Amino acid sequence: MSMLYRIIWIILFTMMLSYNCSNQTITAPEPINPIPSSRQLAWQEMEMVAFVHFTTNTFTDLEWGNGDEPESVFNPTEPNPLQWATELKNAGFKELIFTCKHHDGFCLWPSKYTEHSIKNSPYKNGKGDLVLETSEACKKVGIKFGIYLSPWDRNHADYAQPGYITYYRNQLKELITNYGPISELWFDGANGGTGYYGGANERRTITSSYYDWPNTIKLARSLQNEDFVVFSDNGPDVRWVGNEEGWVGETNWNMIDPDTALIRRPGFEKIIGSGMENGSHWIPSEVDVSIRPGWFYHASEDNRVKTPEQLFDIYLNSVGRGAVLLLNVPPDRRGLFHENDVKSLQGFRQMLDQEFKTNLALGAKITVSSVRGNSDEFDADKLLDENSETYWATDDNITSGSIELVLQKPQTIKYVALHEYLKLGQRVKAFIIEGLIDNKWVTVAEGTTIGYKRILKIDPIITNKIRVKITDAKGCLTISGIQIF
Ligand code: FUL
Repeated sequence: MSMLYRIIWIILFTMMLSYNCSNQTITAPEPINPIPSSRQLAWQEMEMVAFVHFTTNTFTDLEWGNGDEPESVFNPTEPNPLQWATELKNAGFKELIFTCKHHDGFCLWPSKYTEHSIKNSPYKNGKGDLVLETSEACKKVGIKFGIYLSPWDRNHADYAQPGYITYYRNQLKELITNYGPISELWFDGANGGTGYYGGANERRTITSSYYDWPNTIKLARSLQNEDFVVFSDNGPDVRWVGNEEGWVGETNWNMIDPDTALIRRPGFEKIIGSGMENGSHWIPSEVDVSIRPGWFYHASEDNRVKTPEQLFDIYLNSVGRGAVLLLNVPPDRRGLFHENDVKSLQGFRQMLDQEFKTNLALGAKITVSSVRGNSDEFDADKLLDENSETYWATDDNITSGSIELVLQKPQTIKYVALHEYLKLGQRVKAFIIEGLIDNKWVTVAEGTTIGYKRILKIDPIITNKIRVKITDAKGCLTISGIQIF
């Protein structure tokens, strides 16, 4: 072999070797269990869902009907589920959960298992079916439909006895079979004790096993595919957040030991409001709150509708902390969302659009402290590709790291949003955000968990450099996105 030939051969061989090295398959990190199911992820991606509370209470001015309200009180003059669904959709809500039956036991569909329903009301001379009208309105405007069926029933004579469980399951069957597909089943934990109960007018208590939830849920799933999530205090798919004020803990783990959520010990709300770093099950929190002080419409609260600014704060304290927001908007006695509520919803949407109008991170130069196996598949670009299926990752033993963004020019910055790749489990435990101000890195925000989405509101700064330092995590880092507004 001539010398020249040998040199060419060595160069080619070295090139081939280095090509192979940089392209060898670097495996993805192992998941840190528990991880979300596909239906939990689909629910999470909705970000904002809505409640519509409507029943006899709307006409009797109560929050919890006793169960003895005559059916004749339910008499909306111009109910318009299409207006509800349209306003909710326009404001950004992806699902409407309807109170098909609240604690008073009055059914908004003509259930064949009770006389205490819309069929004995003046509405459409007893021919109306608001569950049907609402589910159809949701289909028409393109949002999902969920069912709230109160387990506690202050009207039913058999409540607290075994017969009521059969009744409850029959109603669930009617709802899922005739009005589906549904996307969420909402089992309220409220059980207040006293009620009409078929005329007994007494206090009735139940034990924690009374409803036999595992079998009720099994039945529900057997009636439809398994796509819908089930909410209750402790899941199995979605958990209560421990308050009805519109916030989840700043630290918000999607995991919890389900039994913890059932034990009403002091501090219980705080535990379910923050989740558990090493909880055994993936049961994320849904933040339920009403646009008004009450869950049902009361004319006396017309001037106490939450403002767009209040709703925006609720958004930051729920969606912005990795939870899903469940906002209630109750129709009035006409059966319409009141003008004040509509105005607030519209103002809220405008604020969201305005505050998160331009993602300044797009077009920025991005660098990270290290990349898993130096592989293109897990590099910094994955933070800006607006694809939730790709992510920046570090090597297995690297549980901290930084992301630095250099914007094209100095900009006023008010929010930084981070997203974790949840299919591999929730990991980040602590991070700080810094801005380069007068040539010095200044900490502008600190946080603990990230989860699906974490929005940090910062006192506005003007800079062209932002740095996120993740200081602690349960395993190597898997971050799918960063946004700057
Ligand atoms: C509570 C109920 O008692 C309220 O009336 C409302 O339905 C709220 C969503 O859940 O537990």
